[in-house]
Amino acid sequence: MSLKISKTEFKKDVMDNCRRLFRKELDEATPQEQYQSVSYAVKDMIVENWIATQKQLTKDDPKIVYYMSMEFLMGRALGNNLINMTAYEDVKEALDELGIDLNFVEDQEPDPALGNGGLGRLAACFLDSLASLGYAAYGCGIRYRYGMFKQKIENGYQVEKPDNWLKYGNPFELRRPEYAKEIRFGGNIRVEYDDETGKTLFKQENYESVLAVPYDYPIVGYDNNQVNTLRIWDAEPIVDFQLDSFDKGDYHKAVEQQNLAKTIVEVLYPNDNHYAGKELRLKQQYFFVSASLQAAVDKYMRNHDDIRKLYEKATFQMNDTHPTVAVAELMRILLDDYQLEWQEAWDVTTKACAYTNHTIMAEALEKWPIDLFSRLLPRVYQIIQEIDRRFIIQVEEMYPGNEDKKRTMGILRDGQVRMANLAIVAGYSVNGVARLHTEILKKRELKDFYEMMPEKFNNKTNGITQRRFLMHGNPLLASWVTEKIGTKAWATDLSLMSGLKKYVDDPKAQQEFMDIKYKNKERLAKYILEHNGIEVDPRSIFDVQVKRLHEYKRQLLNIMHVMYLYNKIKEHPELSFYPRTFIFGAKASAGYIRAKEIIKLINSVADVINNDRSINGKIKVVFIEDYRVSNAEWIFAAADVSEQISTASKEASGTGNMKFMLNGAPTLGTMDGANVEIVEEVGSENAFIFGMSSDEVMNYEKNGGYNPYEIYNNDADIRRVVDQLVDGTYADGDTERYRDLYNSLLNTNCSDRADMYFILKDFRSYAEAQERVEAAYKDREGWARMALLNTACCGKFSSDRTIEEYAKEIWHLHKIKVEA
Ligand code: 26W
Repeated sequence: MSLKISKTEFKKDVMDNCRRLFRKELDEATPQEQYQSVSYAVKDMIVENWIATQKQLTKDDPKIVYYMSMEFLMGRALGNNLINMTAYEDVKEALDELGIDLNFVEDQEPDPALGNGGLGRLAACFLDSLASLGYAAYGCGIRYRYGMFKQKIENGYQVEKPDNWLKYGNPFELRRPEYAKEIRFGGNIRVEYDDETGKTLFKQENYESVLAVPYDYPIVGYDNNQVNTLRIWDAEPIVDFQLDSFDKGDYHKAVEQQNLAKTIVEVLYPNDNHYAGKELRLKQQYFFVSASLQAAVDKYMRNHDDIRKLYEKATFQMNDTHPTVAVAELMRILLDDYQLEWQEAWDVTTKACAYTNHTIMAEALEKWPIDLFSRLLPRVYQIIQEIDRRFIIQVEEMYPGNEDKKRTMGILRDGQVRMANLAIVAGYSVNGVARLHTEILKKRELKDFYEMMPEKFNNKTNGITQRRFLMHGNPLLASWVTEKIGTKAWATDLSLMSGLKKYVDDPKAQQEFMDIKYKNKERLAKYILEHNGIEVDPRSIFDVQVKRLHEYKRQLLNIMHVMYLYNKIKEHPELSFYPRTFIFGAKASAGYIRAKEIIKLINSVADVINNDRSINGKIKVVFIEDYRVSNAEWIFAAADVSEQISTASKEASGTGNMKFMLNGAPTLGTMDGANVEIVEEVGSENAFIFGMSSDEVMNYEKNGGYNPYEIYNNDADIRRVVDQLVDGTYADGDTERYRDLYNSLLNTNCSDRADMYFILKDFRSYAEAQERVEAAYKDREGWARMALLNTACCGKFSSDRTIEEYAKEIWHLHKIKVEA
């Protein structure tokens, strides 16, 4: 749409906003006030298309997908909205004329971090693709007061600070009190018989309730006039905390509701891949699911009369098990509010709900204690009992007398409600997020379900949006690509990147490509100097691992390899060694002690190595504080090597791997998750693959693990590194600081299996792969070719491709066309 109004009008809007909002001229305004003034002007432009999209939806009445997710890791909106409006350059110029730098303005926006990592960022990429491809979609989630914590590194340790992202208000959001919904918790169910209709009624009594109030955020499609909506719910008390509550004797209730409303949306749980079983989390889940479903059903009933056909116009995609209570809540609405018979309601529900699995980590599985669940959601619980009862009869019919099947597939078992089982039984589709992951689900994790209902299972390999991660994050490479392939159409068709293949052997193109990489490395080096006070050399290899901190992702393997290299350089200073900068970025869950020890270790190793003048800066180690979407964009653009080194079978897909590939960084990784498909696209000669296969890992696991002493005793280099964890080298002489990490590898006084994630087992193979990286990097042309090929072969990994597959194979959506 580019800039819909003239530059002059836009500038006037910005200045007017500044006067109106802050009673200031633009040049007197603070940076934050400037950001707000610009953003409100941009929002005004978006609103036109937002309204046009709503009109088109009313006219076409297409089927809508509701993407239900506890997390949306959106990242900053201003720059992205401008990119998708194709107005970035125009606005940049207009602001230049006002003496304002757009990049500086963008930097004032707090990073909306309503998600932990992969799953939340995937949801954000999906919304971008849905709008850009012309599909009708709503994101449904929670408006947390505090998103993902801000990470400070103090004395090498992670310290969590609250993320008050709404402190200055959010220019892009729209409060919609007219769509507020009541959400009820607890109490008891009274069964009534209605003489008139002959129906049994279920009445919830003595409950607590809150009001769910939606806030809408525009999701701007790329250059197509479409603006979809992310609807996130805030909680407010229903009974106002007013004086007259005293008079009515309702004081206590008013306080209670006030508290419930405040706590429910207070904070995002910062756990990634770890289920903690907190009551408040279940409240959050039911809160946003119930509100979203009520809104969807209301919307449908405004222009349809038969609720039995809801599934023709609405489909609910459950992002992992977190929103799975949706299937029972939809049943409740259909049974209790619309008086459908069980079979009718079940028919609608099982045609409208679909489930995506994002992890096979056992500790991530959500299983709620029945007493907690039934106390909080008494009616929903009754419905789950009935779903389970009927399902068990089905299992018995198919596998007479087979108690094992009932034990593995039952929904209510051992005093728990098993959410994954509920999602699979009630959903019409179950998908994994990369080919290998889906195969593991079918062959192992969900084998019994797959055998019983194979038609539900399918794969949808993840993807990422090139609009944010190339166009916005790496503008130099973006323009270069456009020039080389002669079209900007890669913005919505990433397969066109293959047009770069003809340049991979062209020395001029190689040079240009590497020059751009170098500029991006300078940009990151500057960021690192400003934020970490560490000087890094953009000529060194930027070797990057950025992702959540988790043992299975094996940041420990990476840093122990750095320790190993350092030993080698110290011992043999004469050996040639290509300078490397090892860059880490990762948040650890606040309660995940071992993960926090690994962060401390990385920072300690950095301290020792970065300050050792004797190695001539051959190695630098940088831990980037507060890794988040906004700095990620710069980090991917600057990376030479993409570290994707999870224990094979553990990383469901990974999506960072795709962002690195897009930006021309070859993968150094295991055959895990989507790495497998990345290697398939780019060729194994253009990646550095090492380590055990997922089958090998799973075989060891079946047989109780392996003996790390086999390696510790036989490999002196590895033994030395392991011992350095407890000889004080990296702990100012303290032999105990990393004792737990040491124990986790060798299992002395450790409850888990020894070296559960096969760090020592894969160490040699990793070190060899790293040697291949160095050799390859020394060959300048060879490296340029390989890096360029990675960019050229990344077409498959656009979230546009992923969303087309979901739309065709799961959701059955049709596109709309919004006229300007
Ligand atoms: C209940 C606690 C909890 C919290 C978050 C359990 C599980 C999660 C997520 C499923 C963790 C997650 O983000 N998984 C990641 O999803 C990405 C998108 O599909 C994948 O690319 C990653 O491999 C997977 O780890």
